[in-house]
Amino acid sequence: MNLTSHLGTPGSACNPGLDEADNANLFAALLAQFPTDTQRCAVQTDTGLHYSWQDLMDATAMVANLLESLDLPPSSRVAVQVEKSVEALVLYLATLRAGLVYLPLNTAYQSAEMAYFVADAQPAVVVCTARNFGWLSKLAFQSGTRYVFTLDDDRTGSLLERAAQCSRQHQVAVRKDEDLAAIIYTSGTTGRSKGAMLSHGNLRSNALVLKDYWDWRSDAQGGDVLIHALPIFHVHGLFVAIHGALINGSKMLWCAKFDPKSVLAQMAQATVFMGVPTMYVRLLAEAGLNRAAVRNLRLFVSGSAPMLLDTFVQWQERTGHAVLERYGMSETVMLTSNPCRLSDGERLGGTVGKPLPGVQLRIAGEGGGTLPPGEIGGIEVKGPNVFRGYWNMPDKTAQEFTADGFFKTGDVGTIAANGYLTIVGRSKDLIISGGYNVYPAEIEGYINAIEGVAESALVGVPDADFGEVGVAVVVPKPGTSLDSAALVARLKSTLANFKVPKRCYVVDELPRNAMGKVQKNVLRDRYAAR
Ligand code: MCA
Ligand code: AMP
Repeated sequence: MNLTSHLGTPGSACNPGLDEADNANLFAALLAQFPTDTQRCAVQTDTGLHYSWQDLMDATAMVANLLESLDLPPSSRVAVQVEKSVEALVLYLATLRAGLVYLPLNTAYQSAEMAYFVADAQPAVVVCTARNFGWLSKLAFQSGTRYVFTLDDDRTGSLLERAAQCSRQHQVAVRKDEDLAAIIYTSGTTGRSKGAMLSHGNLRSNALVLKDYWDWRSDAQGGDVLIHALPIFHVHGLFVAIHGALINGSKMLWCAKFDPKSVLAQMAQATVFMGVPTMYVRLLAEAGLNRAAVRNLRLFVSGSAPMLLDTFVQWQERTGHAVLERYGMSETVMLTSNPCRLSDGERLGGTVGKPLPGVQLRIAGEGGGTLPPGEIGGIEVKGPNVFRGYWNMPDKTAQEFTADGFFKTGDVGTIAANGYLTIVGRSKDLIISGGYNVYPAEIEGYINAIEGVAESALVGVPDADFGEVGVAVVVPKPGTSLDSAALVARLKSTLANFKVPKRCYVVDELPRNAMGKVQKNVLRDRYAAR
């Protein structure tokens, strides 16, 4: 079974050679690296489906033709909230191919969260699951969306039905470096999510740098095979992993969900794995994880959240591999990386390595100015990978850049004399739980809106599985009593699951400093041990 047999119409395949040499469209760069033997397997799913490179070329052409037939204004957004599938990957690639702007949305987002994204981004097209079509199409049409299609992970839905009528011949849309390719929403310290605008140039330059720095192996060198077990609505799974494989013409072993046993079973066929630290922690809990199980792997990459040194050490002991930890953001894609080749240096646990080629990185002091090695300050970055600003937020964008064009990451770190960066904290009030970002201000806003709540504070506490989890500390209004379990249940019904505090404590008052500011550090210490 393959995708094109599902999509149907026969026709001659597109020819990568037809693309204009100066087309900066990211898709053209990926396509240019597809293997010449297009019948080889490009993606193999954990349910046993095989998609060839030809299938990807044909299917992306058909979906791109469908999108172009809608006659949308330039830079129209295609907002997508669907389960992970190869067809969802095709939709992403086809959106690039048609020169439109891809807007992926976490499947955990519920109606209030989706209403915000749709109203803010004003997508011309929304693609959702059949299950969500009723409520989501209603709110999308109210916001001016012109088309709503469905796409499910069993290869059904109106998107594929319509695409099946379209030609397999398609000329990749010509785009310039600065043209938008994607918008990634990232929550903010004010509680309002911001859409980070990433251009074709941002994404392509980063993919090319990583191809070289992580030493992706062509067929002649043995050919890399990537286990893809990450979600495809954030930077790690969508850009770092997918671009990495495609821009090297490498096969992907496609896991719909992260399941440690299934990932372990795939390792015999793979050479590269990418995951968030929680995935490594869960793999370490598998008795079958040993040197024999990973004998073909050459590279384990971790990022999106700090990996505990203990996890790094345990992984090395069990598998013989030093995990390569790297650091990035939605606004910048990848910024730093531990070395891949021994000739570039050692992989040092607890650090995120050195700035990638082309990335300028400095540690800024409180009053500005660059701090010397060993001192701790705000991490600021500049490079071809740094985004073009926040969607519809010019003032916010301006605030986040320095006068000389460096982006203020909000992360706090220090560079050692050997050039390796260690992230020591964040100046932004952010909790990273299992690789997902949770902004306390957003969650506190939802808690404070619950009747009987006077005020609240969300803090992150250490967690063996997710690294860090949110716990809420809530003060009731005078004369009201609140039930912790009911509060959590209430939040579960409105918020994406990973944002729901794992525990809720009802207290008489929040600790404050002399300025009246809530002392979150006191709360963190108080609830960490519980
Ligand atoms: C699931 N839950 C979570 C999380 N995931 N709670 C907190 N944090 C989470 N990350 C909730 C579930 O809803 C459930 O709640 C309970 O926790 C247990 O879920 P479980 O079944 O164990 O979770 P899972 O479905 O197995 O997911 C765990 C996961 C997943 C596989 C680690 O969180 C994941 O895929 N994380 C990767 C995120 C990612 O790709 N981040 C990259 C962002 P209940 O029992 O109440 O229903 S891109 C980025 O950060 C940048 C740029 C970068 O550098 O990469
Ligand atoms: P996001 O905006 O969702 O892409 O999350 C980006 C944030 O994740 C960064 O600003 C960092 O705080 C954090 N992050 C990413 N990779 C790492 C890492 N390897 N170690 C520590 N924090 C990381």
